[in-house]
Amino acid sequence: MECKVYAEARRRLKVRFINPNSPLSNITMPQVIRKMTFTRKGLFAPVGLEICAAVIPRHWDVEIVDECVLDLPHRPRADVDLVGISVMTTQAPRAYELADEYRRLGVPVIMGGIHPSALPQEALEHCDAVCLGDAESTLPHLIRDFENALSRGMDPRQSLRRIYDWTAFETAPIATPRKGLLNPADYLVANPIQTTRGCPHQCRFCTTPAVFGRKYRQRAIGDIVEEIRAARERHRAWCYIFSDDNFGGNHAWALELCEALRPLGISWATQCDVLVARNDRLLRAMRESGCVGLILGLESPRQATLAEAGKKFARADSYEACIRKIQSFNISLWGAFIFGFDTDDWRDCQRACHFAQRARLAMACFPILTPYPGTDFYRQFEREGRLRTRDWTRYNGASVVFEPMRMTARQLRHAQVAAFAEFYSPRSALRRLGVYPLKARAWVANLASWRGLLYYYSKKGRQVPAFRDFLDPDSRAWNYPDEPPGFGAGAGAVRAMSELIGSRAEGDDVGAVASEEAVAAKLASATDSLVQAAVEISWAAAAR
Ligand code: B12
Ligand code: SF4
Repeated sequence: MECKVYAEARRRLKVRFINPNSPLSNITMPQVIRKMTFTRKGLFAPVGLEICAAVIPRHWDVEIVDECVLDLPHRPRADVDLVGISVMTTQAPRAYELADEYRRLGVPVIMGGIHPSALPQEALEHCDAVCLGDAESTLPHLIRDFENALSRGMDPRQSLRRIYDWTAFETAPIATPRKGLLNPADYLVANPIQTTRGCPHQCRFCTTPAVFGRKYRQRAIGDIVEEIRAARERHRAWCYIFSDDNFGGNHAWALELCEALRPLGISWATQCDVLVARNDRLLRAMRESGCVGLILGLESPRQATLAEAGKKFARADSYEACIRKIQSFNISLWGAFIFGFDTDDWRDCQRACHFAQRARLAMACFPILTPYPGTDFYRQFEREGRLRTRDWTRYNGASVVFEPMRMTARQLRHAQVAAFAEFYSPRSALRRLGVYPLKARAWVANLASWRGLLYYYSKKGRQVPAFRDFLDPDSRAWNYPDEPPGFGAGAGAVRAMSELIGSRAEGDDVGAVASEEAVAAKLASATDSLVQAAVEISWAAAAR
């Protein structure tokens, strides 16, 4: 088919950016959780696409379609000149479906984001060009080539480079997202603020250094303050999530930022490495500038496991002291652990869960190790023939996509849900949170997680998994069908969730068995600590 833009080069050009749906969006935001989040449809506004929009020249019209907040799937239409799709791994199958459909209509398609950056050749089977890394550094070059092709009367699909690799261009500064293209009322976190990008560490399971390199970059402080001021003016928002990978990658800079934030009188939470505990001055400045919570990637309280994870900067024997130190600044902590390393058996999972309780973490999550493409673990498991599936929808932290070493896949999932159930039980919450002074937000978020879990298992007529089940292989708790390796669980998981929440059943035609554990783990409290932070923060907003 002839390219549309080729024929009509003179009019204003239009690009449509798409954030494809993923089973996880539905799982993360079932109606159960919507109740906790003031009926918002999505968790975080897709800020990556708002940044793409910001770097597109003003003589283009820009539209953002976030499929995660649509009631019906997006239907491709040939009414634009270019389509740009953003892809996290769980979104890849849907992204490819959309891309294929747009290309059938003759619309050029480009892709970017973490998954195409890790697997560009796979993405190129479905699109005309891939941007690796930051849009700020690649998209302007692609757009220039696109316009040049048009002005020379050529079809851009044939003239674009296949790959726009950000390392081949000068690194552009982190841009301010372009607002006004999404409905803020759709999101729990309508203004995620990025203050830094990248991380100086190199954990073997993490996509950030694997795909975006270890160069830690900071955004202009004036731009951050300005973005917050503008958001406050627009929405009277006072509570923010800084969607960084590691807020604490450069302490001197973080200190400077905190000084600039203090006069704003906001509250904020972010992700950070545990080394922040060494810096009292920074912790004080963070607290004084409104930091109410930190998500710490702890992974495991066991040194051998940290070594396997490549977490070279962390010492397991200092974790408890670090946590106490940060808590002493009245900063609430969410702990992020990972289950399923080769050094882990079920008792290690139990130990991690006990550790989280002893350390009085306000919230914790226990995702299953997921070898995301681009990471060391992906390469290792691929080499060792241990990848059970390349169904990307299952790369969600709640399914076992590789052959674990010291547990079966079923034991690993069982240990995950057992940890959620034990950690969020009212007894554990009482021990961790106490009653005075009343930590109302943390209590509500804990009880909601517990209720979600009970609700799911009662609906399924199943016993809630517990660590004691491992001592009794004949326990009724083991009496459920195993998840076969390599099946298309994504659509099934969506169906299970639809059934659970009594809404429309999407993906019925795919005919897959439900990944019940994936759904359960999500319901239990979501494996992403950012989700938990967002939920807790939303309650803070309600309590104010
Ligand atoms: C906030 C966040 C979330 C939020 C919101 C996600 C969202 N859609 O915005 C929530 C809490 C919902 C979330 C959930 C999950 N997340 Co998350 N999340 C993040 C985090 C911390 C920040 C995302 C962000 O806002 N980045 C800032 C923007 C500006 O960056 P960006 O989106 O990558 O976009 C830039 C480039 O990639 C590129 N780009 C992106 N799209 C496009 C498109 C085009 C056309 C072009 C040209 C360029 C381009 O340009 C942008 C600007 O420079 C990242 C870490 C990270 N470094 O990104 C993890 C991260 C993206 N999440 C991750 C994971 C694993 C998950 C979960 C699977 C966790 C879980 N077990 O539940 C789920 C999946 C949810 C889903 N929908 O499928 C992984 C992704 C791994 C992977 N290979 O996919 C990351 C990288 C964390 C990590 N270090 O491993 N997450
Ligand atoms: S410290 Fe966090 S963001 Fe940095 S490499 Fe490790 S897991 Fe990734």
